[in-house]
Order: sequence, then structure tokens, then C-alpha cells
Amino acid sequence: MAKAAKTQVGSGSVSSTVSGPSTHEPPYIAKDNALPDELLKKFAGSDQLSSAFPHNQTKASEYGEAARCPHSGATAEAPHASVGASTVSEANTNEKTGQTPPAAGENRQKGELDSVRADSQGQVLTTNQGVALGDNQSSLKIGLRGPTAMEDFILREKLTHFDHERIPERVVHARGSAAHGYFENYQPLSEYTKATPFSEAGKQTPVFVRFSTVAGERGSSDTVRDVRGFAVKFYTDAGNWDLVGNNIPVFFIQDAMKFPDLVHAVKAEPHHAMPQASSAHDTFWDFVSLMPESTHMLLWQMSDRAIPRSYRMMQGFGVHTFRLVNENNQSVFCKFHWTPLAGTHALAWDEAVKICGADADFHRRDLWEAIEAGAYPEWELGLQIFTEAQAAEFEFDVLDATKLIPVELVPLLPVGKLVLNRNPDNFFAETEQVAFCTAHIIPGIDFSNDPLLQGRIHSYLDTQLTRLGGANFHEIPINAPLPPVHNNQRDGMHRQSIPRGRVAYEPNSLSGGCPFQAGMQGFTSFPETISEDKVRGKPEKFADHYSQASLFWISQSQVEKQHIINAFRFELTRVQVPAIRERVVSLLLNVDKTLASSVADGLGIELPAAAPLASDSKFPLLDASPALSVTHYPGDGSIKSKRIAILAANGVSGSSVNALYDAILAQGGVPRLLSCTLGKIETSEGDLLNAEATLETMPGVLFDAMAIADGERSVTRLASDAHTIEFLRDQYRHCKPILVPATASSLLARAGIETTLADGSQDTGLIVADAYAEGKATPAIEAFIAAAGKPRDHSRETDPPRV
Ligand code: HDE
Repeated sequence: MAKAAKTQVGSGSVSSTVSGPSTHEPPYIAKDNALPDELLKKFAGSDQLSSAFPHNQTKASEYGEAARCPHSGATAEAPHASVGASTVSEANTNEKTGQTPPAAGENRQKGELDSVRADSQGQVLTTNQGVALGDNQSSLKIGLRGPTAMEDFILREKLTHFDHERIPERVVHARGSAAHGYFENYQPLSEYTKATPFSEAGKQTPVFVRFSTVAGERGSSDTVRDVRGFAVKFYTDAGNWDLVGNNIPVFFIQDAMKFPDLVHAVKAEPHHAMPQASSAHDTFWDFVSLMPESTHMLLWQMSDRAIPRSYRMMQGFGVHTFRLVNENNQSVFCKFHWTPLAGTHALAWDEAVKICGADADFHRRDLWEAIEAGAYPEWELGLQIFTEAQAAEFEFDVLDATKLIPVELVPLLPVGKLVLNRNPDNFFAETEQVAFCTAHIIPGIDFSNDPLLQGRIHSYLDTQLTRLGGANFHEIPINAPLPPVHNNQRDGMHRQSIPRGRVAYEPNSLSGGCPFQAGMQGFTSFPETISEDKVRGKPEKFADHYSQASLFWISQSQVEKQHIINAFRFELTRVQVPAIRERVVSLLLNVDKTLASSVADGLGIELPAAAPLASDSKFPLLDASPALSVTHYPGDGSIKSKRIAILAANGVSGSSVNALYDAILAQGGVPRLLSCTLGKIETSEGDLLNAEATLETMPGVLFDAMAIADGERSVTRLASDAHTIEFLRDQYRHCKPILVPATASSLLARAGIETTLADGSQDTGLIVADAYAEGKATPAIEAFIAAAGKPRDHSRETDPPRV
């Protein structure tokens, strides 16, 4: 047999990119040949690695029964690191390329935000190309009075960047605020789910949470009547999981097909773009009055839930039924509930409207300030877990997002807490660019067939393509998951990562099969058995549009019921077309006669006939569920992070101001010394205090409670400023605690405030007593602080208001 000649012929292929000899033998290369050793190793190593895949070893397992348990991908180890490299020239390094290539399997583009946070302290200005700027004041001109030179690349770069600073706002939920924090798990939940945030006691998972309103534009006001978004991105060690919920546990519609209609109806009307961030207009009520399934949600939306005092004081709900899946691939259904430790609290409607003018950023500011001050907002996560068999017994369908599951039926299992303890560095980079997506789930969580959820799985991914400019939004630092990303997706606008090597497909042998599929270690969909016709329609139980609306109504306190009536009256009064108003009342008649007739009275109309029912089926009459009332979660009674105004002017008793200030601070409240103007306030003791804000810039609606400090001269000066009277009136009308020294009783009289309630009983929130005695907090201060820590006492409230 002829012996192969020892020749270098064929070795040219090593430095070529097309074709080569038909042998597995590495080409012979004489020692003194200039070809780099690495290149030869890469050439030979590629063939060696590829040879480990004589065929696609796992192809057969893609078919039939075997496919139910996806296999792990075939993989082999590269004999040499350079096999995975794009180029052997990567050995030539510099400051920009970096000195060391990634280790096998490493993706350097990690999720940690620190790698992209920037600080300019002590640095000179540069262009975007890193060129130091000599002059940032004037453009380059031909003579001091001459035209600007076309070559002024510095001016052009600056203006061009500025011209493109805005991205499209979210089509809904455009207005929002967010914070970082963590979710801490109480106990392993492995019986129900393999989702890693629930795997161990005490395990912490980083989160980014964005709260929002729905209808308004990005610059709209925070305190409008609206549903609030409550979107949580869990950066888990198994990838990102987004729980994109609301502060109301149900929704207006049952099928994703109607979402664009709903949003077009509630947003500003298209001809004149009015009103901004409000459902109080014809198109919204026209649509919902023709969609009786929205009745339940409408009651929530007209309730105090839709005007929360703070993002920190509202519940959050995943709304849909989800699945939990454990290691044995057993599944249960689940609903997610966030319960705030601070309790659920609402604004008064009149207050919410006035805050829109006084501080459009009221909720944004509140969240930011609380976190800066270390009063970290907390929620407990509770799960309602139930089986498919239980679900089949319920009188409602768990796939219907207009229905909730009363906690009396399926109690909440507390599983962990959410703590928000860090404000973002940059609103745009984080809060604006964060992309929540219902399709982001991890092993252990899965979808139900709720037709609203199914549509959302598409919509959230799709919307980011327009909003964030392309398919690579997952690489934006705030969106990047903690585990490194490895796949064969390539290119697209603004690609950040620089994948090594020539392989961007699977199966492959040239990259040793990598990255390979994870099989049962990775995400697999729960294998729900479905055998049905293709059909457009809804299940029969979805036709019950009123049982749970009635349930909500009977579960409200008397005060809450009155607020709901008032809200319907307000919204429908702004509607112009009488037929629409009547249609809404015809829906309410199927909920509760008193509700419907009170709203009709408020609108000055006769009761219409009740809206016809959508089904002949008999639907249940349910018992009240106290947990549906806002009063069910009073909070811990502390004044932590509550804003309390102390009004003072020249001649004030300095000791009374100090006593109040100290007592509020000591309990974690936020005291502010307000006066008619900024500047010094002379105390009766001859000291000077500094006013922190004025009655004009920070009116009463911005505070949770108010105290007028002792001192006759001070009271007289305050009385001469009508802002004081407005301040008092608003605080009184919105049922907030008021502390007034006996010397200031005349102020109350000027404001039209009586010291007893309408029924003659004592008003415990109105304390008339001096605020200082012997350098200590008086019982009056203690009573005032105790009242400020409690939920609002609405016993002052009358309709119409007395003050
Ligand atoms: Fe959304 N929703 N939605 N939604 N939604 C968006 O996604 C959509 C629904 C919710 O802070 C959009 O990134 C459809 C229910 C929140 O960034 C968009 C349907 C619930 C946020 C979208 C719904 C929500 C959004 C707009 C019906 C409560 C803000 C921008 C099938 C469970 C997330 C974006 C953030 C945002 C679509 C219904 C909550 C267009 C199609 C039900 C909290 O993709």
C-alpha cells in the first residue's frame, strides 16, 4: 500500500476559507512554516469536534411519544478553545477589545447594572465618540457674526442626539414610576412549583417593579381615577419572570379580541384628543355600557381602589389564573395577590382632583421620597392555589378575567414578601426602557387558557418592537436577565453582544453542538390535554355578568358604597349623550336597586328597565366577602412616611413647634414647617425658625394631617392669609386629623368648621388643645399622631360636603 507522502500540500487550506482536502488528518506543516500554530489547531480541532457527530443522534426523539419529554441536546467538548473562536487574531488585544477572550460558555454581557452605570464626576465633556470638547458654548461660525459652518460636527452630533431623545410611549400604562428591590421567599413551595424564587426559605430574588396608570399619556397626572398597573420583573436565576398585574383583581373584558376597542374607547376621543387620563367621557361609557361583562370591573373602577393614596398602599393582582408546575410535572392553578403592609388607603375624589393641580407627580414623588428616606414599601405575596377539579366545581369560570375567586372559597397562602429598597439611577434608562412581558415565564410557572392572557402573551413582546426599536430590547441593561443568554439569534437593530465563532444554528457539529437544548432541565410547557373544535365564542359561565358585581357591592362599607355612587354620578354627568347614561344605569339595576336608583337620582333621570341578561342560566347569589373592602387592610397604625404640616408664622410658640416636630419625627413621620412665605419665623421665645414651604406651594391636599402651632400672633398672621382657611377646609373635607390650639378656634369658625359631627357626636379627628406643655408632647399631640396613623375616619363626610 502506498504511503502518504510527507508533504505540506493541503496545508494552504488552513489559511483559506473555502474547500480543503478530503482527509481527517491534520495537514503536515513544516516547523519553519509561517502559519500560526493556533490556526492549525483550530482547523484540526473543528474537524475533530465535528466528527463526534456522525449523525443527528437525537432526531428520532422529536417524534411521537418520545417527544413528550424533550431530550437534552447532543453535545461534545471542543478539543481546543480556539475552535469556538471567530478568529485566531483575537490574540491581538488592545484596550478596547479587552485582554482575555471569554472562557468556554461565558457570556460577558451579564445582567448586572453596575457594568453600565456611569458617573461623570471630575471628567471633561466629550462627544459620543469620546473626543474631549474644547467649547460647549458656541457653534462654529465663519466670523463671530457669520453663518455656522457645515463642518461643526460637535453641534450636529449634539442636536441630532437631542432630536431623537424620545421613544414612543407605551400605548397603555404610559405614565408610571418604578423601583428596585427584592422578593424574599418564606418556605420552599416545591410541592406546587419548581419556580426558583420559591425554592428555599429566605431566598432573595432581585426585582424591578413599575406602577402606572392606564389611560393617560406619559406626562399625565398621577391621581386621576384609573386602574393602576403593578408590574413585577423577577430577575431569577432561571431567567426573567414578569408578573404584569393591576391593583384590581378583575378586568373589563373577557377576550383579547376586545382590548383595542376598550383602549380606543377610554383614551382621549380621537377628534379633539380630550379628555386626558379620564374615563369620564362618552366613548368610554358608550363602549362599556354595551359590554355588560365590564360591570364588575366598573364597580371597582368607581370605588376608592381607583384613587389610591399611594402606590405603596394598594394591592396588586396577577388577575388571570396561572399554573404552577412542580418537578414531577404536576400542575395546580394559582392566582397571585400582593398585599401592602402599609394597608390599603385611598384619596378623597375632591382631593385627588385638587392634587392633579397641586402636584401632578404626587405618586411618583411619594414612592421616590419613601425609598430615599428608608421607609421601604413592602407587600406580602399570597397565592390562591386550587386544582383543576376544584375549578370545575366553582360557579364561575376561572378562565374568565372578569371574575375573582373569593378568599373565603380559596384562602390566601402567604409565600413571601416584596421589598422596594432602591430608586433607579435614571428614569429613562430603567423605568422607561423596562419591557414587561406576560410571555416571560420560567420553569415552574405556566399559562392557563384565559383568552385574555393568551392574547397578552403576543401583545407585550410585539409592542416592544415599536417602543424600543427592534428585536434586541432584551439586551437593554434593565431588561437583561441574570443568567447569561446563549442562543443562535443574531443581528437586528442595536445588537450589543458580539457572539464569537461562525456557528449560529442548531444542530451543529462545528461548535460541538453548542449551545444545546436543555431538555427536561429547561422550560417545557405543561402537557395539558386538549381535544376540542376550533371555535370563536365563550363558555356559558362567562355569560354571568352580574353575580360578582353584586358580590363586590354588598362587600363594601356604607362609606365606600356612597363613594361608588358619587363616582358614577360624576363620570356620567360629564357624559353628554342621555342614552349612554341610561344604558349604564340599566346595567347597575342588575347589580343592586339602591345603587342604580341613587345614580339615576344623581343624574336626574328615571330608572330605565334593567339590561337584559345574556343567558337563561341561573347564576349564584353570593355572600359578602369582607376582603373586597378597602377597609379590610388598615395597615400597622404608624405614621411612618406620612406628611404632616405644621402651620406657623411670626410670634409662634417655638416650644410648641419643636414638640410637634420632634414627636412626628420620632415616629417616622415627615413634618414640614409651613408659613405664609419662606424665610425666618420669629418665635415668641425670641428664636428663629426656618419655614420649609409655603401655604401657596404646598396646599392642604398634599398632607396627611395638619397642626397649627400655638401662639396668638402667629395665628392672627395665618388667619390673614386665605390659604390657611383653604388648607383647613380641605383637610377637614378630606377627613384628615387636625390639631388646633384653643387660641385658634376663631380660625375654625372662619373656615366654617364645627367641632362636632353632623349628628352632634364628637369629632375625634379634630383636636382643639394646646400642643405644648413643659417641654413634652402633650396628650393632644399623642392623640393627633394616633389619629394620623389610622385609616381615615369618614364620619365627617356628608354628601354634599358641609365644608
Ligand atoms: Fe396590558 N399592555 N394588555 N394589561 N398592561 C401593556 O405593554 C395588553 C391587561 C398591564 O409597567 C402594553 O409594554 C393586552 C391586563 C400593565 O411597563 C401592551 C391586553 C392587565 C402594563 C399591553 C392587556 C394588564 C401593561 C403597553 C388584553 C392586568 C404596564 C406597553 C388582552 C393583569 C407594564 C407594554 C409596564 C402594558 C397589552 C390587558 C396590565 C400594549 C393586549 C388584564 C401593568 O402590550
